[in-house]
Amino acid sequence: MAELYLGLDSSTQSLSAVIIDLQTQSIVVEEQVHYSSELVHYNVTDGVLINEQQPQVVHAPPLMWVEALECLLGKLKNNGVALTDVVAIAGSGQQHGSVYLNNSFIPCLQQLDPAQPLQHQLTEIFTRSTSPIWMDSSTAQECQQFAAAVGGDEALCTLTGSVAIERFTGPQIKKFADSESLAFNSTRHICLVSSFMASILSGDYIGIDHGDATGMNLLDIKNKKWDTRLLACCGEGTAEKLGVAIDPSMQQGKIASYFVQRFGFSADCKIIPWSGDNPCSLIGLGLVEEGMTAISLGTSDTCFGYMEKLPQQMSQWAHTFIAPTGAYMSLMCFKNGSLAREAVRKKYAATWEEWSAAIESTPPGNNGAFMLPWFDLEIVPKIIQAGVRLFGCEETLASEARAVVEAQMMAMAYHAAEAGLKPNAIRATGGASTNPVILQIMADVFQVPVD
Ligand code: ADP
Ligand code: XUL
Repeated sequence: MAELYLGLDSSTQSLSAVIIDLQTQSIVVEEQVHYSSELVHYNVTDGVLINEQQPQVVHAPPLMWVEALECLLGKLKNNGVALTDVVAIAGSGQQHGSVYLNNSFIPCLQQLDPAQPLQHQLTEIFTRSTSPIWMDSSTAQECQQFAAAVGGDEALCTLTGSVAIERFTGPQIKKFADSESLAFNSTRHICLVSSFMASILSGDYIGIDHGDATGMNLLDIKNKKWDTRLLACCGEGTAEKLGVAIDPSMQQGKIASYFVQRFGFSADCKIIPWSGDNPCSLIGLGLVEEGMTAISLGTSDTCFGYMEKLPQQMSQWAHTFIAPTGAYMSLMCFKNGSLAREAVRKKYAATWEEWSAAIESTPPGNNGAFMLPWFDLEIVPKIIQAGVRLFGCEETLASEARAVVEAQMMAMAYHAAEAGLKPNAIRATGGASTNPVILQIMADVFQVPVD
């Protein structure tokens, strides 16, 4: 009998599945449900609901994630995948999104009728029909109150691994408690996307794992417990609603009988706690030793890496999360990524090939020319007014194209060091990682091998 493992990813725009066979080291099947195009009745755009009056409020309907699970497992079953051979299921969720559930949540999970679809049976479990997600930036006031509760942003960063961030869940919980106290008071469980999906699969409550919990501005990162001052800041009863944060490496039980009967899983299939997508990416890229770092060159660039120990001083530019191994990871997000590189390419109406050849015609260091590449506002370092500054740069494609990439890599190297990362090898991912010229500059600046 094959030994199959199912991994799920509940992300902003889709729910996807990959099944691997450990014995043959191969991917058996990949499948996806895309919310906007396949679950159109939720009226989401790119997976989210944007509030037209308040564009900083970004939510998603949690019932849509439930229906996506039903559809995805249906697709796998209809494809003839032997779900009975799946020995364990784990998953990753978009970080920070929160789901608010009443006291019928667990009884409903335990009485599911395998003849009926999941989404029809879980309509009454929510105290809030939409969930704030990571794209929401409506909690500036709550963030200030969070920082004040523990003595300022530096103290909050040392305590939880991050300064107060609008998309983080703690300030979102506070906003809900303060603005909708009746619904908050009738909430029995507050889950993250990750713990919500894992709980459904197991038919019982699964706690928030340490990794995703560090994306909430609530967990004391050193002792892995919720901080009582920050809990008090959220609203009465928050501790009970959150439950105890759990070790992600612990198996949490077996799959619920609903999934055994409806989709043909084995009753022995184990349910492993889910974590946030970024902690899961760390493992997915095999970054499990000190010094192993990844740089993702997508719309924005991110740099993240594994750390055996917490840094002496937590960088306010980075998020320090607990890794699925129980060690730590640091993550930084740079908004001026591919779009900045593209802006230079477009200015000179060049193709990527011409852009790359122009860079290769200039030496590393760019003859001393330099750029501050804030084509857009920047997160790291915080730039509140966009603007590109050139120092000694000629107005040529070659000079500007090298300048933008060298500046980006130097900013990453500087901030990565400040966050406690000491890269000894870099794994590059994302759309622009197909470009060897960019990877060469990365290797030149960081002085480590890049693959
Ligand atoms: P996201 O996941 O954020 O949507 P991707 O990881 O798919 O982004 O990366 C898309 C970006 O990759 C594009 O914005 C584009 O600028 C960049 N890209 C694609 N091909 C190249 C190339 N040959 N050289 C440099 N950048 C590239
Ligand atoms: C990380 C973050 C995003 C989401 C996207 O802090 O907000 O990367 O996890 O899914």
